[in-house]
Amino acid sequence: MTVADNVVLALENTHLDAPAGRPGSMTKRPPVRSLEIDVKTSPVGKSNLDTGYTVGSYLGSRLAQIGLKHHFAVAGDYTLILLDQLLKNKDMKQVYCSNELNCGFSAEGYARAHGAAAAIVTFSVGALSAFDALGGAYAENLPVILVSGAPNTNDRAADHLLHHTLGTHDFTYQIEMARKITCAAVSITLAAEAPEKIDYAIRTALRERKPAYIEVACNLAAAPCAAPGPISAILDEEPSDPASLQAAVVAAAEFLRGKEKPVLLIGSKLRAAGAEKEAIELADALGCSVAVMAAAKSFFPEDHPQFIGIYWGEISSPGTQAIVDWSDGVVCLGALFNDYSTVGWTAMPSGPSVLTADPNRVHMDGREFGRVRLRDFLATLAGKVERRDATMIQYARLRTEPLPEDAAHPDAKLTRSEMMRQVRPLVTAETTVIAETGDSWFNGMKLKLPHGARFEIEMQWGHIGWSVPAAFGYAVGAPDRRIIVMVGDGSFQLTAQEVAQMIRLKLPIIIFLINNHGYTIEVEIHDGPYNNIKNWDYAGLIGVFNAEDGHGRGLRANNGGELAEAIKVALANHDGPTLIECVIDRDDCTADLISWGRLVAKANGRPPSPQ
Ligand code: TPU
Ligand code: MG
Repeated sequence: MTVADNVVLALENTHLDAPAGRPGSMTKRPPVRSLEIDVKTSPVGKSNLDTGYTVGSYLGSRLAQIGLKHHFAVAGDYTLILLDQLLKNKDMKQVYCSNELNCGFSAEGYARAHGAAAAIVTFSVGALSAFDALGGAYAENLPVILVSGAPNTNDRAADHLLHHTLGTHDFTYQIEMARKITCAAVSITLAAEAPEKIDYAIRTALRERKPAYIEVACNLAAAPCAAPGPISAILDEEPSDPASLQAAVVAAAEFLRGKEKPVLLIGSKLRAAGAEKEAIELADALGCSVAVMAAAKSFFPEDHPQFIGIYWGEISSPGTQAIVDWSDGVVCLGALFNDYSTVGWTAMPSGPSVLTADPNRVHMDGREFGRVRLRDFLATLAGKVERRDATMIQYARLRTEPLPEDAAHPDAKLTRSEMMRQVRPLVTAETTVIAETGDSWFNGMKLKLPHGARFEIEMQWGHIGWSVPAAFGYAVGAPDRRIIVMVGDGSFQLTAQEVAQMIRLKLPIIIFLINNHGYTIEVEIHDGPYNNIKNWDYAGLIGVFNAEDGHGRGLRANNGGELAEAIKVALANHDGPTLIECVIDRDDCTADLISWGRLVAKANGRPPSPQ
């Protein structure tokens, strides 16, 4: 889903209160509140002083108008008044997090489920932690609005030294840092400028599908402010350039006519571009094989007859790499090639047989077409191509059916494969699987998703610990989904506190915590003492978080029988999360992780090129 996607849908729904979504796609654009509400509450012609709006309530209105039902927050004295102002908005709930890193990742997860998100934190001590998650939102193309409280405007003028700062008179370092990891960063130091700056930041984030930063001086949060105008003003979308679109489609149709065995390769930017539905249209029209990159798992339905699996070089699904390599026309839709996705630069389609369609541009064989929205390109191209199903005929020859898996003896020591055998049936049409960095990535790839199931992965930023707060935020944004987290012990230790917030909000998230006693993914890249971690009583931690009023469950499974019992408990627990600690051997990992680790280590170890 993209900027464009969000914006167009928001515009389409300007007069609707119903949530906007796309069939088959979990990620919704935020439902936009109706214009009528604005008009009623916007006393046209009144002076700023008696509009009834403050800088904080203006911001609250705008966030609610773009469809947010929640915002995430950690309190601090620079933001307390702002939080009061946001609380006035009855269309949005305030959700609290344990720390600002988690707050940022919670918002990131919410944006995955809901289309956009906001996080409110205090100056420096809060914001600098949140910046890590904001970098993640940038890398993952998610419009997260980070709002930071900031020093009182008088203190700036008086050259005072302030708490939560570097102890210098410079209070601008934070926005300067923010500029590097957002598409728009504004500082509100005059109430009169607030509407324009807030609108600019939100509009840019939605359009670019990137995070934005808004800093509000603490003495301005309750300052009188103009009333917001129609929301459509900030939901503009830059349309495709008609001539460029037309030329790109003609060239692409010609490119495909000259190919006998084209394939579609789906990448993670397809969702950011809001083009999932249109990719299916093109696939249907071409009848060719469709492979998906790991970071885009679930962005093309796995039950589609043309889906041939995950393309990930040497560790692709059976037959998938052979088909992509055999193809004479690889059509890359929103593909993102980095060292991890190319398995240490060993699998990267390139050259004249590749057509690249990105969110805003199309490129093929020395020709470039700018300002072409991916969604427009795919929908138009679908009407102009002829069937090319050679890759499907070839794939039918290559494909192998997965072997049936036998259950392990219930008392036998738990293994990774027995764990996955038991996780598999839990993945239903209503399920979202959230897979953490580590062997969980590779385990997750092996899950066959039924229609409607979604899969979330943070493969570009790759921050261990992301999955726990992101699952919390996702669950807040998509309360009707079954959410399954697969996270390693090492990752969990970074952000474990957010399980307490799942307990607080009674979210029935199921967490499979794979306790393999260390950083196995790092072991497979390069081993050393730094990959050993202090063991925790992970299952026992839930009792600590429950304290006197929580309903979380923590269970440990040492064998298949205990895991089966724990899953029953998890499915029956509707009042809070269930963490199932799956204890497996330290060296019990996927063969894919071993192959991938070897090739990534090789790429990392390349000597410097001669100058
Ligand atoms: O399945 P497994 O054992 O590999 O997963 P676990 O236990 O979660 O270990 C993950 C190990 C890992 C590290 C330490 N994966 N990547 N890293 C490097 C890293 C360090 N710090 C952050 C914030 N993110 C990282 N990816
Ligand atoms: Mg581990």
